[in-house]
Amino acid sequence: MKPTFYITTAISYPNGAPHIGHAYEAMATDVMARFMRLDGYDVRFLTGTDEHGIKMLQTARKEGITARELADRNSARFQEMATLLNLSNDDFIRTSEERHRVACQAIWKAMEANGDIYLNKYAGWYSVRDEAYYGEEETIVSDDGIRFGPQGTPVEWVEEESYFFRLSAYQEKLLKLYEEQPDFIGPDERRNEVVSFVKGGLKDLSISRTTFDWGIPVPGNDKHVMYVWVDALTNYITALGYPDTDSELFRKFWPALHIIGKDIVRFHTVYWPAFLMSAGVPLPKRVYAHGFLFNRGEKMSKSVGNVVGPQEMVDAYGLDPVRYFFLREVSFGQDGNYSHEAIVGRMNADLANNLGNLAQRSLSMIAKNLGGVLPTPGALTEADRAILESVYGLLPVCREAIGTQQIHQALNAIWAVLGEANRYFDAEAPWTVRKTDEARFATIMWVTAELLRNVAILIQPVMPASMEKLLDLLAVPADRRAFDSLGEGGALAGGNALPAPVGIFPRYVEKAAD
Ligand code: ME8
Repeated sequence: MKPTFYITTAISYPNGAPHIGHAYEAMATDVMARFMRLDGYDVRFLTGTDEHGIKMLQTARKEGITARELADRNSARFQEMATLLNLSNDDFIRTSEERHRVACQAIWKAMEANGDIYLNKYAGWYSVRDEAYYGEEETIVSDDGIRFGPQGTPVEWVEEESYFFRLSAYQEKLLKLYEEQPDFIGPDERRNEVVSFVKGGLKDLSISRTTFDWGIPVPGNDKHVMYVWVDALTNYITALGYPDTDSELFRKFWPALHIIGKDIVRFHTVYWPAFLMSAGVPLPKRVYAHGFLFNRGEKMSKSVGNVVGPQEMVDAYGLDPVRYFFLREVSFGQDGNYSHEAIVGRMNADLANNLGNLAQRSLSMIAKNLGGVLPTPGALTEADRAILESVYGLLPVCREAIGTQQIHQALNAIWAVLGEANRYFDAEAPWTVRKTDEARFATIMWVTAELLRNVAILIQPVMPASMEKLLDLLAVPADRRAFDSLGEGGALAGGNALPAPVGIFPRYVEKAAD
């Protein structure tokens, strides 16, 4: 029996086309899912779209179509993005699906049966954009008289009959959770923010709406639809078959690691565990929030005109370089910047030079000087052993990094070893040795191929297609590409014929300006 691992992204609002922030979260989550699969876990990776709520309805009205039409059209774009980005998701959930209505109504009934839901009147400052109510003290009024919420979005006064969730009853239980399970929220900055927010006191939460009907009906009262966040958060268990908690998927995979952006931490670490406690469902393992991406330091927005879509980026640079760039450049958990120059810099320095050249130089020497046959090594020197030890030592470092969602640290460690490997190759000067000592030349070629095999296996989660090519060039069989083939036990045997080498990472050359 393999150990299991369940990982999710936030489900995106399909009220527009996917942007690079969505792509970033999806790629990062995919890297962790792929890493765990290669490391021997039975993995389930979920992503999807969050289709209900007033924001969807308003966008649809503006475009003169129904909310369902808008959801259908744009959810398809998110599914196309999953293909574009080579995501390995096992399921794609849409909250407009029947299975999700069933799950939401079931969790509602469970919370109600626990005495946590009551009917009352709601009046407060509501942000349509955030789909959230704010206390008066959280809002500010601008010079021209417009009131804004804490996320900088306009709020309006709303009064309606509403069901409430007794969130106030969960303050102590939540604080106990953060205390007893200190890694429930990461990174630490986010955890500290949540702890002090909850310590400040929790008000009961309005969890239904009567002013529109694009949502999941409240069981027993069709005048109300569920607040979109009750609906949205439940997706994570819908996809495992909730309310059937005896289903194979649920028993196997719950609880989850949730990967989300830093703007929705409160929903995932305060509301969600409270709902689950109330409904008697075990809590997620961990919620990890990544930062926001900025285009040259500016927030992405249509009005600034700096929204670059995932498709345009992949067209310009290729998928694997884009995946590599974002995961290496941005410390996962912090905000980050991207720009054309930064992407090209990484492509040329890290991919074309550091990794690509080492592969290209060594493989073409094997092709040219050894008839394309991988040699058998002779006695290893101190230098050979040192570089092999460095590369064989990477797995525990990467495991530790991925286990704490520090994807960039795994990549830093691998590229540090690649730097050493290049220095090794230059110092050994195989192009000279070849003329005087064939046996030594063969050993240097084998060591280099062996270290390329190991780094290629480890880099697969980030650049799956390119590393598949490199492992093909090294004639590594398909069933020897998981992490249990890393290290000496899986070392390359001499005598294999290698295919003719081809470049994997071409240099990015600027197109001449017209
Ligand atoms: O929040 N950089 O949907 P969403 C990085 N439906 N990440 C970004 C980003 C940026 N510039 N902009 C957005 C929602 N994100 C809800 C989630 S989950 C039960 C419901 C991230 O489409 C954002 O932080 O606004 C979130 O994790 C995800 O993209 C979807 O955002």
